[in-house]
Amino acid sequence: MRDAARAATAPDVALEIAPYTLEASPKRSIKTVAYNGQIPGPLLRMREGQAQSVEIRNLTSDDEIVHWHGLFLPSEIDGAMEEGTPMIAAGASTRYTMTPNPAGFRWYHTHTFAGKNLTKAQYGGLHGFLLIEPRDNPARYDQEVFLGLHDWHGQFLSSDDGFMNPVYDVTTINGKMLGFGDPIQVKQGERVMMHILNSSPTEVHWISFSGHSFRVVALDGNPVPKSREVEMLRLAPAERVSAIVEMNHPGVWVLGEVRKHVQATGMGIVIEYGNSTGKPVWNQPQELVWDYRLFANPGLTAPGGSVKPIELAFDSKFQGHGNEELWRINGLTYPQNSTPVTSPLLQAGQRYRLVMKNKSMDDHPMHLHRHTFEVRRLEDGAEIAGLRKDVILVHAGGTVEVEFVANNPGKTLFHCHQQDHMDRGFMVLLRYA
Ligand SMILES: [Cu+2]
Repeated sequence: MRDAARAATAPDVALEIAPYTLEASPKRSIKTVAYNGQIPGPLLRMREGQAQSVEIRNLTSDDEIVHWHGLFLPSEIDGAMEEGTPMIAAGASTRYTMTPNPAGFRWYHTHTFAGKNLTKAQYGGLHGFLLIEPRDNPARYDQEVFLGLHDWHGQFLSSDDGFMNPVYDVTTINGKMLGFGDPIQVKQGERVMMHILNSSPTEVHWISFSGHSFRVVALDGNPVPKSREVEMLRLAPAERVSAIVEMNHPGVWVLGEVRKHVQATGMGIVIEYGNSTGKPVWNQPQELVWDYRLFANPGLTAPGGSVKPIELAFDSKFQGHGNEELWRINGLTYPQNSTPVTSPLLQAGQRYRLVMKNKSMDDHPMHLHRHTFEVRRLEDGAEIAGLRKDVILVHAGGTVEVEFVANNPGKTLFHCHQQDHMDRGFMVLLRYA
């Protein structure tokens, strides 16, 4: 095909970034920005390994960028300016071809700076689902449902320790507060595949579905070694859970945030069996339960020498009461920790173990771009294996060890997915030698 003819061809994927007013309920309208006039953005389905042409038009007055979260893309299109992906200027557009890998539940979102403006970057509506279908699809379910959790209308409040933390008074599933979206219709006996994404800028969420349990089959889109049935899910910012739910308890039910004060701000959705009527039922769980280790295999200690450790200690530097803290990795904040001299250097083909020590009083959802890691140890527990993710929550005062193979040369961002933390320097750029 000649270039002119190619340019005239419609892209496989077209995203338009434009101002949008979200009606979370008739009483709560939120002025924000969206992809293609909807929140979440359009559900994109791609076939593993099949090249897609993508066109992104930025109709806002700010520079934008689209990050493809969980994919193995070149740095030039991965969607982080720190890696060298160009920003899409206000009013401009871009077009490129990408080859989607690996198969699984991925997502796409903005990767910009918000600072003190709690309507920008991930605080807004720029997020959407992406499902990369495996080459041969072993689907064994009757219906597929995508659920996106989000927090809105944040305000910085000073907490007891003097840090400024965002708090929210509107929370939604698929852009609607509980009672204001369309109920999900199901039939008795159906197996429903639920793909749940936490796109919150900063908040961890706990989800249960009254009358039902979740059989977790994948975390961050990657099949788990041990599929287990659980009563509730915990999702840190940017995490995904894929779970099969057996519809074996007819009625009208609520799927929602377990913590009452959060569900009260809207985070819930009604699930309705055919021919069932009545007020949606919510059964309040008594405690919060989640353990990544349930889904992993026991692990063997890696043979010495074959895996190189990279130690990463997280802490913050207090800037004075009422100010935002600066976040540091090994004592340095971004970009001081990411110069050609200070960046951790990777050798292609080498397996690395990131040993993360969280010396702060907050939990941090840590995300590695362009690679999948294997979770190998939580706190001082036994080694585990087979759990492949791209985000992991590192508890306050805790330790997490993950391994990955440096198999995708190019600049690679590793950062806390909490927007206010990444804005305050909680990032580091890994470079290949
Ligand atoms: Cu953080």
